[in-house]
Amino acid sequence: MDKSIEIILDDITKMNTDAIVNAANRSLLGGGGVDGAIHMAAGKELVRECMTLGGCMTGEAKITSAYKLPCKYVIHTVGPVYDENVKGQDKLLENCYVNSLKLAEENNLETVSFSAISTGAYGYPIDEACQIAFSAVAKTLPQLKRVRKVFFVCFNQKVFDAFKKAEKNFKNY
Ligand code: AR6
Repeated sequence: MDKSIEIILDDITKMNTDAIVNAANRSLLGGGGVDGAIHMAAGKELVRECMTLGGCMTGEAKITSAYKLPCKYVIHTVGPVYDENVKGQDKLLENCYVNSLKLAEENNLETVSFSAISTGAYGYPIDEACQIAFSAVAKTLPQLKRVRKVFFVCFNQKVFDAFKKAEKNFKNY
């Protein structure tokens, strides 16, 4: 089966992939940025389901229904809050992508849209975050049986350009 990764400029709440991946916080009870947009578009039932999940650790992922969103499921993952003095944040960010893909695979999902985790309120340097994201997905995707298509959905040109650069670097690697 053909696998592919596509980088697009769009609003992730409009994606009709099997799942979209939310950049949540550890409470999973909503917030600003992409999290706020997803909860707003999904409707109140999403937060009701999230309340039953008991939060989520950084680097981990949990899945819910998508309610009024056009996708089928929302995978909620929690990226690291960037701090240049803390080691191991790259691994936590990588875990977000790998664990989200594993969860998609376990749920028999074929298509997944990612937001650029930690690149907004959590302050991860965009180029670095996109390199980590792209290589995590590019390395994990070939190991999966169900998941075949991944979108990186960028909300602005800066993030889009950073993903394109990451893609190029990965191919030349
Ligand atoms: N579609 C796609 N990407 C979006 C959208 C959208 N509709 N809206 C924003 N982005 P952020 P974080 C991009 O701050 O850094 C929340 O309050 C945005 O341009 O949403 O992981 C949570 O509750 C950026 O590139 O997530 C947490 O408390 C990317 O999404 C905290 O923010 C991530 O930015 C998480 O911070």
